[in-house]
Amino acid sequence: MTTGFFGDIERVRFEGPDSTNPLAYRHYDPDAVVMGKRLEDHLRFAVAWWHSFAWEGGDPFGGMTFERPWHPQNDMGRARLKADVAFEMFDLLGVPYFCWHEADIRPEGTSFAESLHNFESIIDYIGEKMQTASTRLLWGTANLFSHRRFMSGAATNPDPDIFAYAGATVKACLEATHRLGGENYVLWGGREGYETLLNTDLSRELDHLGRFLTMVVEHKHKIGFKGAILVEPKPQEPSKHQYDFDVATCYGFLKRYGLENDVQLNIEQGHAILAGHSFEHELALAAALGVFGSIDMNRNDYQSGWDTDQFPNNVPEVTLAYYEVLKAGGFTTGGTNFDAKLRRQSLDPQDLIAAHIGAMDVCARGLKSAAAMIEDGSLEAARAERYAGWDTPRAKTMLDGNLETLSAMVLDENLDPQPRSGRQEILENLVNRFV
Ligand code: XUL
Ligand code: CO
Repeated sequence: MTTGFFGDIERVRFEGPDSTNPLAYRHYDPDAVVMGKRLEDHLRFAVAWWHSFAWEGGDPFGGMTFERPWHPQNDMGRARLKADVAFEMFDLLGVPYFCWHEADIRPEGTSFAESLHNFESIIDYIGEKMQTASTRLLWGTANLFSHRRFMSGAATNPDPDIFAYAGATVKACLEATHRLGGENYVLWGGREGYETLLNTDLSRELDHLGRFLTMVVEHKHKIGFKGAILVEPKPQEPSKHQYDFDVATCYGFLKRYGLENDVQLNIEQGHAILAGHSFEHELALAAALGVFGSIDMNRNDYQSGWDTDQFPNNVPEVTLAYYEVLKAGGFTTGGTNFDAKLRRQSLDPQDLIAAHIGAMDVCARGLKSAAAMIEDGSLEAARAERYAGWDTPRAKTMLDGNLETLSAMVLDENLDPQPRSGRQEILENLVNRFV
């Protein structure tokens, strides 16, 4: 018995690049082997419950456009229907993972205890569905930003009772993630920042955020959760100043509170762009700092420049991102979560399926192109050649020396180094052979 929500849409199959079927994969063949690993195991796709099922299609100028049978989402029966439809979609897409916030899957109660009760019973319901489904939990997270109680922050709120409320919420979400066999737990600090310094004790707020994250790590060990704890960087939105601005800022924060070995990062395409970086920069930096964990895949509208959370559709951009993922050794506990939503005029169930198909195909093409670039080796050879001078014993003595030995060397050898081309256009042309 299905809900009937997806009508006569059938399980999406791989039909190859020549297929004109709008509901078939043309590039994502989960069983295709790339660099010795199945594509499904490389990409580890996840559907985001909040965008696909909880979001109602509102914007600042108008409310719900979607009118799903489980709206309004204030009732346990409709929360179960929403879960039924979610698992039907996972099955249609053959997607290996999903992700949730507690607020996406359960109706809010009139007290914390009632919300918790609703949450636990829907977790049981999802747990039962997972017994027969092949889709697993990539990560769980807590929504500490939508309800008005969190308007001035969760862990960084000036009111200690909100800190406690946030802690109790994360405890429940982390334990539920563990119970469902989740592979990661994510913290995105949606309201961990400020609007104006005039009313903000920045130093105290950072200390509270550090203490909160330490409590999360301590609790992970206490309950025996083996997954990764991931922080998701984002600048500017919704707070004017967000504490977890970008990868570099998060790493500095983790170092300061001694958490850099316990916490990794979930890096989102659109957030990287908002921070004035490229996605591949954020990925490369996280890998270099040893904190690369997982990705939220999407894209923003480059005209509005805002966090529009659209499905990815730019193969060259995605290729450079997966190039960094592959160079970092690929995902371990992480994966590719589609933190992406339909446009509010895309009303039909078919739109939801087609959006994921397109995104999965774009990512599959990107990963295959990235793998081909790695197997070809020309790009890495060019990079190695550029730094080859540093592989000599002479260069090592420079690093082992000091400013005086460097000065002596320049004078003794009468050094007059000549600049060499960075060959950017040649390298861009090289990349364009693969995308
Ligand atoms: C917000 C965002 C969140 C996190 C999870 O921009 O990306 O959906 O991924 O809270
Ligand atoms: Co995200």
